[in-house]
Amino acid sequence: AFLENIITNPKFHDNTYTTRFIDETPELFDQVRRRDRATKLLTYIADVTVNGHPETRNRPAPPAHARKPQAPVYKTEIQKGTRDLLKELGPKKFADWMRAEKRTLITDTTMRDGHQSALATRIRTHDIVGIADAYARGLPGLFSLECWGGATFDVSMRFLTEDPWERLHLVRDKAPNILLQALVRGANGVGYMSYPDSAVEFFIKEAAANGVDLFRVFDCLNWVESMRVSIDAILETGKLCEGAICYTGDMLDPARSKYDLKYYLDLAKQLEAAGCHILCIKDMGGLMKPNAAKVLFKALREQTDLPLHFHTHDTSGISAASVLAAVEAGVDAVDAAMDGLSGLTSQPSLGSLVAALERTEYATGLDQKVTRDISVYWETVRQQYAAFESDLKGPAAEVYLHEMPGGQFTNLKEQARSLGLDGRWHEVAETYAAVNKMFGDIVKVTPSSKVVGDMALMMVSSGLTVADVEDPKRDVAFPDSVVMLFRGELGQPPGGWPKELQKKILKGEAPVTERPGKMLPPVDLDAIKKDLSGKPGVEGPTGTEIASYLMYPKVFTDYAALADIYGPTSALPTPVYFYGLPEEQEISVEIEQGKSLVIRCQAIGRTDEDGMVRVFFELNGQPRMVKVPDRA
Ligand code: BTN
Ligand code: 3PY
Ligand code: ZN
Repeated sequence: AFLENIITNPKFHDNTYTTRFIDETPELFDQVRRRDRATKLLTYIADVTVNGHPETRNRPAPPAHARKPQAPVYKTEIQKGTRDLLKELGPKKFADWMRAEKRTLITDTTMRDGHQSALATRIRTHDIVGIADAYARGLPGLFSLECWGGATFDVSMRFLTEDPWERLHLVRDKAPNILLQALVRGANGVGYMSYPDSAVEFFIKEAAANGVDLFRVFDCLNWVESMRVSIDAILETGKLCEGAICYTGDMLDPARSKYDLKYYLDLAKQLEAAGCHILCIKDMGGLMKPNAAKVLFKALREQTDLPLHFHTHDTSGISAASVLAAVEAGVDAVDAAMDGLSGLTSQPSLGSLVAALERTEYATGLDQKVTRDISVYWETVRQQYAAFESDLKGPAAEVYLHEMPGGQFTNLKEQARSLGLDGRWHEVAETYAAVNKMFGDIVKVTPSSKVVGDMALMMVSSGLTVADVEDPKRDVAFPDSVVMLFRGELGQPPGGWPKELQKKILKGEAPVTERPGKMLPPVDLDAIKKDLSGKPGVEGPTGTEIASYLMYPKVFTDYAALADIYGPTSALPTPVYFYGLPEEQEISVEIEQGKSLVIRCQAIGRTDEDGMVRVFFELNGQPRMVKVPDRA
């Protein structure tokens, strides 16, 4: 009863009670806190049940026959895998092991690039963590699980009210034997701009300490100068550093000599000299044709002893042929996504590649019953994300024209639609290609791809042609991101920026040619700590909170404030998170290992004169009521 009084004390709910009571009776506080998390979650469930979720509102709903995803349960002990091997051998010897390994090593990208490219990065921690144990037990021979970095960091906080670090911790716990892989955009961290060197260093250190084993690092203009800070930081952590070269254009087209074989071989030399353990060819647009793969990987195989890793997208429909060509040319590892989230703008199908390589000298050794089981899980998960499906129905050779990265394609299409350009997609695609040419033919990958996209959308929506934009007498309102790019704030492309256009965009302002990170003032950690401490939802600030803040100051503080109100929403099943809890339905929510809440929605009241709605629950058998605003 005493505890009950504390909980119902209005001061408690106000957060105006002092910490003295907590200090004096820590065991009571623990219980109160536990109750408090439950109250927060009930608040969230009530809010989403009454108001829906901004991300799914007015979007297609899951099909009525959608079922609860059931992860396959494997009782086998967790066998040693690549992560154990890395611990045992260290990164250099691990790379030697990769070279000596006969099997084609497979990276499963489903938890990162797969859903980033197929579902706008919206798959939630709950669904990702739900299958991690099956991977650990069923596929101990997997090379790595790409599960972190890229757009997942931003999207999880901005759109899913969840903490990317929590996701990393939970996958780490469930899959202790497989390398966890993250994508880092070099000097752009997991963001869209250049950060000070010390911010990138801080971020990488935290990521390594919190579970990332293999960092794939790239630069959006293939400027190795911009990658060194992250490469050095990764090398210092003792984890694996995979230097990625972004593939663009058409290597075998003599008319596009800027990105020819020599260009890639030269970059490979630079990355090897920088100390990378693994070399990756990152074909973010899915532009690598089988013939080019054969030539490029053969040449790389002759030039270097580093293990080679191939990443591609299936937008054209032909990527599996390129992967098989790469395998025959001596590549050591390849990326694929589980069938249910593969194909089109995502990676080629993992199950199909495993099957295609069966009974060859390159066989992967992965259990096809398991890959099928796991794929069925993802397929079922995917149904809950109907709101984020794109309308791309089949392979598109148009990708060879626009060269958009898989992760951007569906996003840009959505952006075009929101600007009222529905039905004008092919015009946008053509303009995107024209902008690329006008910009001097650059590598297009986050964040440079976003700049090309911004410019293309601006031109189509305001009816401007390349000739209009280039006309010195015509005033053009360039998007901010374009000005930033031509100022040199994302680095330097091979051969520099087109001079005349640069002059026009910068209006006489001098561009920079120095590495942007070098010119930015170092982060002032003390000031950040002071700034963050006491902010709603900020616990420390801890290292991971600071790292989030360094990448996304506003997205992080907004997220933390929401998490403070709504509690551990990442634990909710996806239908409840996006659509609420129907009356009389009961769910069990594991808010931490071994601690579950049983929640049932009893009734939803009418909106009162203050615009509030009472929602009646049963929490672990006890009646509870919360009031939420009717946001309609
Ligand atoms: C977002 O803006 O995408 C995340 C914010 C979360 C707002 C919550 S989601 C449930 C409820 N419905 C709303 O419209 N707002 C809150
Ligand atoms: C990212 O930067 O998020 C990418 O996936 C680039 O391909
Ligand atoms: Zn990719």
